[in-house]
Amino acid sequence: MARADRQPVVMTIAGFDPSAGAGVLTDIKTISAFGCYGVAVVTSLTVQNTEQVFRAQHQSAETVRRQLTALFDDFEISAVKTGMLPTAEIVEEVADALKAQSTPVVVVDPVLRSSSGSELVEDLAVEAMVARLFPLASLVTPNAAEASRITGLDAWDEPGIERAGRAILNSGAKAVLITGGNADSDQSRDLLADSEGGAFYQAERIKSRHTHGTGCTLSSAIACLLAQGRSLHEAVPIAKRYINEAIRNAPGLGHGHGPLNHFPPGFEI
Ligand code: PXL
Repeated sequence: MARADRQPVVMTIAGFDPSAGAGVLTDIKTISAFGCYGVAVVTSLTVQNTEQVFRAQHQSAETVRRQLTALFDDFEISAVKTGMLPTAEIVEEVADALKAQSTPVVVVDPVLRSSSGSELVEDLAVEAMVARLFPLASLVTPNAAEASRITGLDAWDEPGIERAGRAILNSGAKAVLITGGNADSDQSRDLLADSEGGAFYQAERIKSRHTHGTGCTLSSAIACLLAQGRSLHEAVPIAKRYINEAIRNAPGLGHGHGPLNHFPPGFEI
């Protein structure tokens, strides 16, 4: 069982989406697809389907702390990925735990809204995320809208994306990946930047309404690849290729933004 012994444990700290399009369920599917073992801390029980978010029952900071303690006490966690962190109190708990554990890989996906357009986190949580979590992050993965809101800069064209990337690095993150800019182009060009500079990674933009949870999936895939010892510059193109195949092979479920196929036929890392 040598292979299973080496399987890295990857933790997601995120919301629960019962339609399994986004949040911890999607993260666990991604983590499984990449050959890691996934564990999950739930920050909010959302009620949603592919069309809309009906409500969100945020968990208390104490419930989040108890989940973190139970898992950190029992598993050696190789990588953590954070998603929906709805309150400043939850962000504080997560930051305290990650600091105490010196988790080697921390991917922060600064989720602000659902694909269907609902606000998922409080304003104070965004401030806390920048102040407390970005300095612990190996990588922060905002989309262009999140990068714009977090930095107050307009991150829609390439100069703007580069400025927003520098601002996020200045908040202490080791690296930043800004996705989904230049929305009217038929290529998706994502900026990956760290202290050594930046590079754009390009992929064909697939026109599809089945894009629920693409951000969650991308950040989880990168967390797994980093846990497996890949560099960021190796991980990003592999994760982008995976997202493309997951969208292309989407099962076509639901009436709104449908889920992806996390086990696309023929995909090899
Ligand atoms: O895709 C962002 C996202 C993250 N986390 C949860 C969500 C969503 C979008 O709906 O529900 C729990």
